Amino acid sequence: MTVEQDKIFSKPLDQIGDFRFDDTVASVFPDMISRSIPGYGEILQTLSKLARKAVTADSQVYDLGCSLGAATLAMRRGIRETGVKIIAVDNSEAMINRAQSHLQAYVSDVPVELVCADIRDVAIEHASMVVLNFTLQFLAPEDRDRLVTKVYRGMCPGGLLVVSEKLVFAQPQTHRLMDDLHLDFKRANGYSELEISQKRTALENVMRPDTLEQHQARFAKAGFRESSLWFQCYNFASMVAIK
Ligand code: GEK
Repeated sequence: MTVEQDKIFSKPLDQIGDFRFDDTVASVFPDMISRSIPGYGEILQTLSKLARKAVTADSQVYDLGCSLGAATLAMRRGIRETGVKIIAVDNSEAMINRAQSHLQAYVSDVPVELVCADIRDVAIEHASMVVLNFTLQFLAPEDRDRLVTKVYRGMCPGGLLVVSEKLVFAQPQTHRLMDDLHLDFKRANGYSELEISQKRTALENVMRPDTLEQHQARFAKAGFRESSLWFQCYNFASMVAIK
């Protein structure tokens, strides 16, 4: 599959609207996400390993905010049990349409149901593993607790939730340091200052990250008996929570 390069913010824009997961973004998404999120590839590889350990026979697996289905593909590679179905949900039609052809490019015995819907409206049932790979940060902050609680209630005992997110830090110097390291990562991946600043403006109202402590408190409040950070690179992290 050819990977189109992300040049969406490379020219000066008269007006920078809110970032949207439309067809323009979907068409460059693999390039955009791998050049913007440090550790993205490693997180996907680990999702495969986690799926091998956590997914139980005759259960369901959810990829919430699946975009083109990268986490679904990773988990599907790891699953060894029978009777498992993956439900991959995104409310961007452009993403879901392209996810279909991404998934069809690989052979697997594990069925995937692609659903174009808001993750706040989707029922979670009999889930042994649920993944929110860089999705929770796009929900309105007041909806996040409700979503994580709904996920908890729909999980089997011992079920695994994986949440990957951009983080903010309560301590200002730490926040600036991590943010600078991330900007350097984007520069090293070929993004110009103009691209970085225009994308930042576009994301301002759309993506509002939490602190690690807010995530941990949310897991506990929802009922998860254990949780931990398993990966962090600068201000990007992935966490696990166990029912
Ligand atoms: C990956 N997980 O490659 N309901 C459904 N989908 C939503 C909602 C919502 N309320 N809000 C946002 N999305 C992927 C990457 S991208 C992360 C996830 C990023 C969807 C949105 O349409 C987009 O496809 C995805 O969440 C976030 O592992 O671009 O930084």
